[in-house]
Amino acid sequence: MTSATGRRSPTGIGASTVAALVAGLIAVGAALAAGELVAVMVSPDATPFLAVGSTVVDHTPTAVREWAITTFGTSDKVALFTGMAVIIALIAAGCGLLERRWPPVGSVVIAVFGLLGVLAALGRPGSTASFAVPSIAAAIVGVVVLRVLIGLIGARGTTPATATATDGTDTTETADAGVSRRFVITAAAIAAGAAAVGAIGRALIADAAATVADRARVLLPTPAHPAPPVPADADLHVPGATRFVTPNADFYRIDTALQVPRLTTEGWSLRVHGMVDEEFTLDWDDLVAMPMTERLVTLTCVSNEVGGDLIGNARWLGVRMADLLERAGVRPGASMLLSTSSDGWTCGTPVSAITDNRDALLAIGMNGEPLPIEHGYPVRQVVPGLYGYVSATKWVVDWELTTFSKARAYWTDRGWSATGPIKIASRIDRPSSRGDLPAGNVVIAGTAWCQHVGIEAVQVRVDDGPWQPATLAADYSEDTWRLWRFDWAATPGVHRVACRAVGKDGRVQTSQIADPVPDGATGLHSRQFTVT
Ligand SMILES: Nc1nc2c(c(=O)[nH]1)N[C@H]1C(S)=C(S)[C@@H](COP(=O)(O)O)O[C@H]1N2
Ligand SMILES: [Mo]
Repeated sequence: MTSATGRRSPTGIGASTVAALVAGLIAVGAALAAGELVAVMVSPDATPFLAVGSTVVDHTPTAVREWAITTFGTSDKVALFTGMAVIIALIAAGCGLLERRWPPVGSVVIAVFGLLGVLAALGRPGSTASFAVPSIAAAIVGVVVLRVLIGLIGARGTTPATATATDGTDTTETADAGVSRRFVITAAAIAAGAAAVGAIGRALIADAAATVADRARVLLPTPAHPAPPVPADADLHVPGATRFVTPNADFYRIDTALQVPRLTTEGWSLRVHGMVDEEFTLDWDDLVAMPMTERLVTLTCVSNEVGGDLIGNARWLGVRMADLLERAGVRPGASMLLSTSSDGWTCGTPVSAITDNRDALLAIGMNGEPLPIEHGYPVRQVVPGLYGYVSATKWVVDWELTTFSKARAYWTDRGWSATGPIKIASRIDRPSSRGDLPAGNVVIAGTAWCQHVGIEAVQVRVDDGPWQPATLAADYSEDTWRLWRFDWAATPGVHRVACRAVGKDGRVQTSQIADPVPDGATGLHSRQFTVT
């Protein structure tokens, strides 16, 4: 007997039914491949497959886990993955059948599994909202592919030829298959594409995992020159005030990398060349064998607007860049250190800012940890007093000694100034302008910085009143910011409070407004408060 949708195979299953099963498998395969690729940009833990797998592992009753380990030994993960693959394949094939018989039930099932992926990913340790994205992308791809392929099999109750003939393509059926050639070609193309995308995603994720594992193994050397201790009163101990040392998780991040470079200590090296007496290449072991210096340095981005938060203060551990330049022997006339990151970003730093007595560091540690991957793992630069775009190369792998007349770097090619000393500035951090304040004593608190000079004073002005001195937290160093507070007797009404910094060299922060381009914003930060 022949059904409306094609002939029966010798086993009694219609060819279009087989096609529906295949459509389901390919749709779910494409979905998982898409999830892998998108997870590359988020986290290896965020792929729907691994998120669900890890969640299953975490929630497996101990007895079952013990059984799995005794039965499969060190292959327990392979067994888990195989089991998951079999279950997913069965569900996928089922989705194909459901979508063909009762559309859009198959699509709905895929969407529900996408949601499970989202929930599993969001439940992973250290997850952020972005962990949801790979599963959402997977579900969308799965549903789209399923609908397209099922549509190409041909409508139930008609022949595939009549269903697709209008667009003029060749819909000649292989009569004994009962499935359009277009279905076969499209299905094969999607399957091949999904396999390729999945393989690329896997390879990239394996890379990421290698970096994470490598970083977990790094033991930071003890500094030969430790940073002076941070006095307790470098902090203000006022709720909502900025902390003197910025935790890594809160440290601003700025770079051009769409995908964070994934390096390992083993794969890292720094080539030093150009206007030097002796070119050399330094690897990780060479670097960590050198004397380490620990310094607190307040890093700032030139794009920071007045009152902005592209600034942070961390404890950096590394080798003095001056020591390396001394080893290379910088030739007279070399004015620029052109550094390049593994992803090709470039940065031009004045040689003079490295060889004067400031502690410019080739850093491997940040706040007692190996550099976080997004902050330059395994090695980056930190130069006190200069904006990040001319100094703070992350994932640095190449140093060329050259001159400012010969070479230009990434941002100087795009309209920013060739040199970028950080400008003196200050910021109000609390209270926020949102919501009314009760009249009476209000603690205004903020930060002020004048890197490599130091902060002498901070002044506060209410409305058009006189500049009044703020109370400064303990002075730590000329290369770090200084916190301040101002106890304000707030009276009812609308008031504007402004602050300005005074440097140890006597310079006063200007009220002149300038854009960040080309060499850093200026102007005074102020906040308006409604006091009731
Ligand atoms: N490789 C690389 N390093 C880079 C950048 C970049 O785009 N690529 N941006 C720089 C800029 S503009 C700044 S402000 C600092 C920011 O460092 P952070 O992300 O650790 O805060 O990194 C610098 N180092
Ligand atoms: Mo920056």
